[in-house]
Amino acid sequence: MLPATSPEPLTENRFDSQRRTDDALFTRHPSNPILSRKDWPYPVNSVFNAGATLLPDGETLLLCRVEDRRGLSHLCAARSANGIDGWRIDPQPTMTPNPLEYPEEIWGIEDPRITYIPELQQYAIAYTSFARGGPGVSLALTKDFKSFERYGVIMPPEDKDAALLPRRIGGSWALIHRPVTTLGAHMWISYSPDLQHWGNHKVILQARRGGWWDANKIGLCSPPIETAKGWLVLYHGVRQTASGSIYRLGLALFDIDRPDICLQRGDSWMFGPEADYERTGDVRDVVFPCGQTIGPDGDTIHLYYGAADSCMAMATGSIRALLSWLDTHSSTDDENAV
Ligand code: BMA
Repeated sequence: MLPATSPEPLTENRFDSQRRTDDALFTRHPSNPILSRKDWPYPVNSVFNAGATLLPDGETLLLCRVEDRRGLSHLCAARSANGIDGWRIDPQPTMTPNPLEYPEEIWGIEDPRITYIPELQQYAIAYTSFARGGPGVSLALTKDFKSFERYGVIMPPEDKDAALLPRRIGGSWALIHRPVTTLGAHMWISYSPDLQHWGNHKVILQARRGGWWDANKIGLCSPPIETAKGWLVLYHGVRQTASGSIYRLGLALFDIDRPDICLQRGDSWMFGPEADYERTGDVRDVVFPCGQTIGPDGDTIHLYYGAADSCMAMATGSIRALLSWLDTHSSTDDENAV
């Protein structure tokens, strides 16, 4: 059962902590947007919401969601030595919907999150498969981003915004995802012995309510980052307004051995649509990261995000800075307890 939420006291301290959030935690790259439809080797409508990973040779791979001119999405890989420019884009779609064998993909595949799994020596891609029943979570494994072993739907509709943790927790694989139920659009974790059969489902982070920036609907962004203090999780919150939704980013920290336990959750959003390419596009006011890479210093994050459902952008941050921001901007009231 979900806990009841309670009105929070707006103390002076809390108000001060809200105001301090103007310190930028992520810096936009001056060459943003780094990828868009004009870069594509074949005609497309938009390129956004890419999963990201580092390849063994140090190259950055972005597995981009590409929407064609029918409105349906497939995935296409782009590779670059520095993760910023000089992209080499597959001349054809890299992974296309396969509705004959996987009918859940009939309206496209979207928003991949990539996790390298050392135990399997493969990359796991959790993506949205879109069909008449709504969006669900599908899983595929790959060694090379050329051939893919599909596991089909692992979380039925309505569900999306999923990523696998890179290693087993207490002997089981763990998936964070965002089902929509009558209880709301909250983040859950589920466990599996074999990546096929899933159970032990738990809510790990709830959308807040009322006027909050992350009221009613939240979802995982990029795959959780393992740190000495716990799993660092970027999530998006969706604010409904009279002129549409605003997608912004928040931060939370989960226990390393019990990723169902939230240790800290920031009150304020820490990144939101400000640049023109984030504010204007097919869907205005959206920043939507599905992947990041971590630099050789073990601290620098290259956060890759879709902007306005139209193009790809990159912003740089620091794991240390995000963790210390959480120390000073986290809630202590019941509103965030799960
Ligand atoms: C979400 C997802 C994303 C998209 C966002 C804004 O529900 O479908 O793919 O970027 O909406 O349109």
